Amino acid sequence: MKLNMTRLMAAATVALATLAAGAAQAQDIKPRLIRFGYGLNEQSNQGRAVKVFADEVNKLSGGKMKVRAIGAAALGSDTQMQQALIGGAQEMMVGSTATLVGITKEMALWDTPFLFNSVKEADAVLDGPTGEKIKDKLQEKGLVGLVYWENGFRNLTNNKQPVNKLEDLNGVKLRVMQNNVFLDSFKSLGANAVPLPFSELFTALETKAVDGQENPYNTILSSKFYEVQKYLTVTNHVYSPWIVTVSKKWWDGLSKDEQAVLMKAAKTSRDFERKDTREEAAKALAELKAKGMQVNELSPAEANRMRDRLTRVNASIAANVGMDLWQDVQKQLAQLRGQK
Ligand code: TK8
Repeated sequence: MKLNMTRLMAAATVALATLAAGAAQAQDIKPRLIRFGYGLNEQSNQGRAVKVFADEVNKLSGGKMKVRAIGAAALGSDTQMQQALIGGAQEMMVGSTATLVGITKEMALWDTPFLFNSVKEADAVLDGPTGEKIKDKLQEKGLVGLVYWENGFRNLTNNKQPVNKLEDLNGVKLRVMQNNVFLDSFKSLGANAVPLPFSELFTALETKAVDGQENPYNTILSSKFYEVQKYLTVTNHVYSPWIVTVSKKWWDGLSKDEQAVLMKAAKTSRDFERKDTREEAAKALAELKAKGMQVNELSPAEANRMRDRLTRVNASIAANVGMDLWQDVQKQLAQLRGQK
């Protein structure tokens, strides 16, 4: 009996030790969880690309890093998520560079109206030395920028009247991103510009708190703005990028290998996202028309008047971001245009 008892206890000790070891092992292989927030819905170009990123991280890390994608601003608006990243309460997000201007003023460069004539120019500048320089500025503010994604050329929608000339914008209550360049730009066009987070935009349009907004075709489609907006004016007034960012607090605790996984996956997601966005944009206008939106293009004379008014903000952008950055971009664009 005594012998059996001892045996039993020994067996139990072994069993316990095995359990403990198992638990420790489970601890080791418990994947690193990455909460990745974004503002648009799952069925948008943004949602699709976040999924590609998540799959890629899973694959490259052999399941040791797991991305939990949380869309539709469920973790907050762009600016709220940025603060969560800075504080370390959230690991990653993708959002508009325009909403980062309050944190890193150099980001305002990307808000310059009519800066890029094509997506090719945008890719070259964003992925080139100027894009890198501006991205790096985020670090001193507690963020790590990985890659730029395409949001796209922005166009105007409203519910009041077709905008055929500049004066048609007079008094139109227009939602703009939370950023002084956009505010000044649209005020100078005569609109009553109201800054609002994107997450509040659909409701604001639906309840007629605002009359209009501006976003790329893709977003007008994926956010169903066609349900609450009648008129679309093709303006292409600015190319606006998204940027994938990481909490620096969290990033600094990762191994070099883990950082490399995120960077590699980010690049893959970027290449996918740009292609996907461009394919969708090419079809989106026809779809928006089919959904009942009334679309007009500005006459060249009116487009020039608008351009002239909008580019009046250029001097203040240049002063804000610094002349060096401003001239770097102008130089690169001149080179790109000369190469044609
Ligand atoms: C999504 C926003 C959106 C932007 C806007 O969170 O606010 O209008 O175009 O894409 O970043």
